Amino acid sequence: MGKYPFNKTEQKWRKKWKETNLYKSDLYNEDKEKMYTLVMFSYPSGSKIHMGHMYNYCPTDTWARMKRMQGYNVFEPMGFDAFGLPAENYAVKTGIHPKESTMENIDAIREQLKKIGAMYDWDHEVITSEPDYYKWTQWMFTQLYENDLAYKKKAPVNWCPSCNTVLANEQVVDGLCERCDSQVEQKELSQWFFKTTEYADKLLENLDDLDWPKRTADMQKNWIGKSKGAEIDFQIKNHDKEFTVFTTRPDTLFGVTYVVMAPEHPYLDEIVKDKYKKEVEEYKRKAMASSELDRLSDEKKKTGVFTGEFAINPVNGEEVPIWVSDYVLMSYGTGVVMAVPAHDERDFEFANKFDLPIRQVIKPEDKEAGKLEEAYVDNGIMVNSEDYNGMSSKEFKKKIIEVMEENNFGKATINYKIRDWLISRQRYWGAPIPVVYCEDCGEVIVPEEDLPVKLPMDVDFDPTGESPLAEHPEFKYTKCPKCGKDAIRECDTMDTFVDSSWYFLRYLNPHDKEKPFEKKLANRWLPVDQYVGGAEHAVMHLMYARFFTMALNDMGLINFEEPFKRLIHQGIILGPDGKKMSKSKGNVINPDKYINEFGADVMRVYLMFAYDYETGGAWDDDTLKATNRFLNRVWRFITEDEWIKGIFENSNKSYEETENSKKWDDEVERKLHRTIKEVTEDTQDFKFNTAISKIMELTNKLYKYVQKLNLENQNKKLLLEAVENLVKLLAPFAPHMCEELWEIMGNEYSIFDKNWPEYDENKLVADTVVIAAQINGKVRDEISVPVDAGKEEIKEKALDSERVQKYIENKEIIKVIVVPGRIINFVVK
Ligand code: ANZ
Ligand code: ZN
Repeated sequence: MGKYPFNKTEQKWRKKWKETNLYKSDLYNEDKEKMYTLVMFSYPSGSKIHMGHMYNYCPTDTWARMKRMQGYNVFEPMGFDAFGLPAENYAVKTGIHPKESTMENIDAIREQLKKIGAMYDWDHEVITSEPDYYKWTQWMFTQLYENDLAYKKKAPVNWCPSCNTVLANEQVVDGLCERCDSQVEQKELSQWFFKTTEYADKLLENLDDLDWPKRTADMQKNWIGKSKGAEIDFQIKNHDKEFTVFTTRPDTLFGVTYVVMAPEHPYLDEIVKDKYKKEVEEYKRKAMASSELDRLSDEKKKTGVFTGEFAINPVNGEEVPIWVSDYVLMSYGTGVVMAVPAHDERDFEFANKFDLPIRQVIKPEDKEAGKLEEAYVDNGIMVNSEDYNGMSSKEFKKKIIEVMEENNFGKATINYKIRDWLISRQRYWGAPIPVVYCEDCGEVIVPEEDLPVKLPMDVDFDPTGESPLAEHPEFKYTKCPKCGKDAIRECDTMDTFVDSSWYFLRYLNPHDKEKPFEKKLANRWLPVDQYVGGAEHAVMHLMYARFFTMALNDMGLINFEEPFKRLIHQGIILGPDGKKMSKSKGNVINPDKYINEFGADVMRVYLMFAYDYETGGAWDDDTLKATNRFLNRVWRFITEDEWIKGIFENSNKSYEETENSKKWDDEVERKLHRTIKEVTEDTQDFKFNTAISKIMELTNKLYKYVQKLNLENQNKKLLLEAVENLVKLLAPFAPHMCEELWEIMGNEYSIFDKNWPEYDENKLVADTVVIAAQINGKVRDEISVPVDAGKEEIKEKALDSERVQKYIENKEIIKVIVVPGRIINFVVK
């Protein structure tokens, strides 16, 4: 039996698709509804893309192909996020210029990508390290600057001593550099920032309207970290100075028994009593050496020292000791905390350790106040709070803010955890920040006509901690664009996340020399309808791109606020051993090998069949081989089996129905329509694995159909319809093979210009039976299912029943017994 000749077929169709410009997008065509399908563009750091990329790209292309067949005007571009540290580090190691290695990698990756048969329109490719792209990245910077969203400031920054550059907060993970795992240090440097904080509220509020994974939206919420509370002023006992605390629980004000300052607090040196100076100094030194995350960790034992000074609680005039502890951060709120050990876990632990008083001021409604075994953090009824005893704490919270505002010792306020985005990098391989410093004019933004500020190629990029561009005199020394006097260029480059914050706009007109994007096209094509990429980008890239979009919207350059309407994260493909693929473990699966051995279609279908898309899992050669067998089975069914030859010619011939054939015809018809419905819905939801199983079931059914009935007695028309639809349903998954089958069946090129199959609601269920749904042997509902429904389908239907749901809610289903046509029984515990 002949095997599917994948090599010949795949080459043939890729050539034809190219020659006929099948995937050329027409962004100006407004007849069809638009569908912008995007995967996160690739980062050409290695010379090849790995299975993880394939797992992102192939299934998304399948989704896009279905959309195309459904009649959408699909735009599916691809490009390269080409600036960044890996290329530069590689250059440091080998002496090969980052531009050279990057472009070489891009060429290799592009060739690799072409082999998967995706619908990328290469005319829309972008490469972020090319001047015609980064010119507009720099332009974006100038626009942000002009709109007060970019500024320079001296600030303590995260410094990675190994990468020799600063890092954004988002790039520090557990106190370590996200890239190289070195311990991150703090350093004071003058740096450029984008004002992401300006959009804190909008970034938060809009999340509710996005069709995004909940986990990702929650991560962004946490990152933004909006807290409503109050600022309260405390007088320092022996000084005419006061400090302010930020609290989310002003209702606990009567329970304050001490206050805690961050070790970096500027008042600290002034107020420490001589006797305590040495101890405080030493404590400070230790604290500054550890990272914020370590300091905040719940695991860490609380440490601290007393300053010898007291503060006055404004609500009752009580003197409370001022302590220093590293669990209070200078970068959040005001850097001082009013400590209420009775109602805050960290304070409770601290007070117990240092024997500080614990005063309960809120009690549960149904219990008296008493000795606390742990902090009571809930709402309740006020106690030990003078005139307010007996009031609900919720009510008191509002009341105390009024009292504070009337008496001028505090006010309601909102705090955010999000910080402005630090974008300066002391590295070479990035877009130069388009700023010039002039003695007379100060900070001058490079005007649009002088953009791009070109990155020179002849630079010594050995990392020294200084920006490599600062060692390049022709770059560094320039003239002031305003007054023409000698001036110095900014020698830092931009974080590469700036490049990727707007690339989805540039894809529309990547060759436009006049502007970054065409407004009309942007407003028509964006937001991206379907974005797919790794969950590791939950905070940084996805937050920054949202910030850019909001800023451009406020500048009137676009009319939408969010870049990505619907987002999906692919899961992770692990090595055959179930571990993360890594060269050192020797468990890396190379996509090229499989493409060469089995063809791109087999790899595509395997990637979608073997895993739940959002979960992923271990690589499995057996499943890959099974996938290969399945595609070959479809191939043989249509190209070789004797019967098939007849159906194309004879499909219009009259045929004689018998009782037996009628039963079969009905079943096949039903199966076909149900398959169309389910494959469409599953694919739409990125449930590719179940979609493929259903295509497999249909294939099996058709095999049986032709085997059971002799040639004379098949309904050829039905069979032809079923086979054509089978090929169409499979086409987005296995595009090369299905294009070939389509041609073999005598159809007109291209299958991807044909309509996606539609199902007929009336043909979904022929006859139904009512069966009893039992829970632990008791009938709880009656459900109606198709006569030929399988066990899985009956189970699904039963689980849809509200009455059944009621009885199994919060219980574990131990066993499901199905007697088709009669009952289903759930054994639950
Ligand atoms: C008194 C209090 C009583 C608090 C109580 C909590 C419970 P979120 O929700 O994260 O905003 N806090 C304020 N500034 C801090 C800083 N710089 N470093 C560490 N902790 C700080 O947390 C706000 C709460 O965290 C604030 O409310 C403060 O403790 C503490 F029963 O004030 B609270
Ligand atoms: Zn000047």
